[in-house]
Parts: sequence; structure tokens; C-alpha cells
Amino acid sequence: MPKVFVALGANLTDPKAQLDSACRALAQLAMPGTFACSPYYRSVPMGDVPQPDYINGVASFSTQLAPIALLDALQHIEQEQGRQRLVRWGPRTLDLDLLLYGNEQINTPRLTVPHYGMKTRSFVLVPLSDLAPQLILPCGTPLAALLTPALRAELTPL
Ligand code: PH2
Ligand code: MG
Ligand code: MG
Repeated sequence: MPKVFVALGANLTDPKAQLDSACRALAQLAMPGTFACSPYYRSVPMGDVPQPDYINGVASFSTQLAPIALLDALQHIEQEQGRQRLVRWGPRTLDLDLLLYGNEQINTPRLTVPHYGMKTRSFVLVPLSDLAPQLILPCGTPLAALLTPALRAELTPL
């Protein structure tokens, strides 16, 4: 059964509570005993849209859901927590991005895995490494090779 990694981000309406609530919902998708969530971090918004700081984290679990069924479930949780798709890269109550689905590489119109931005974003790489410091990405790159002190310094532990 594949182990999956999901990035969590929020910057509206009590972001920490949004991540806590999302973790409870994600744990329902997990095989018993497999759910884990990283520490949370405060991060400066990436992109050109002026908006509040984000709270970010990463969750991991094993699941019986196929990739698209998992994506549907993630989007359902985003909707349940009041997600409105207004501005690309704009503020949101909850963003759940499927980072990794086992060792699979998936390229379909709805789903790209590994997530296209994950190799460069501090707010993904740091909490991912908290959960899985020895992880090797599907492309063969060790996660540790991507993590620089400068990237770590971009985040504030909550
Ligand atoms: N998500 C975005 C846009 N910018 N910035 C930070 N710090 N954290 C995010 O999760 C984030 C962002 C769109 O998904
Ligand atoms: Mg997203
Ligand atoms: Mg995102």
C-alpha cells in the first residue's frame, strides 16, 4: 500500500486551527496507525499577491485510495473548510497538495505527482524532512540534497 505525503497550507481564518482540522480529516483517509504530521511552520507568502503569512506543514500516511480518489478526498476537505478559488496563489483557508504517492510519477491533466514545486519550496522541504529525513524522491534525488541552511532559515517553527 503506498505511503503518501500531503502538504498543508493556510493563511486565513485561524490558520493553525485549519491545519489541526485538516489533520483530523486526513487521518480518516489513513490506514490505522500510519498517520503522522510534521511540526507547523510560519512562512512568508511565496508569489506576488500581498497576503498574510502562511502556516505550513506536511502529513504522511498509507492509504488504499487510488491517486485520483485521494485527490478528490483532498479537494473535498478543502471545500469543507471553506476554500474558495479566487486568485491563483492567493490567500486561502486551506490548501492540500498531494506531494508524493509512493514512488509513482503521475502526469495527467488533473494531477501531477511529484508536485511540481516541491523541490524548491522551503515550506514543503523542511516539514517533509522532519517526517522522512532519509527520503529518496521518485527522480532518485535524496531529499537531504535539496535542503540547504538558507531554506531552513526561511521558516519560523510555530
Ligand atoms: N501557497 C501558495 C502560494 N504561496 N506561500 C507560502 N509561504 N506557503 C504556501 O503554502 C503558499 C504560498 C499557493 O498554493
Ligand atoms: Mg493546491
Ligand atoms: Mg499549494
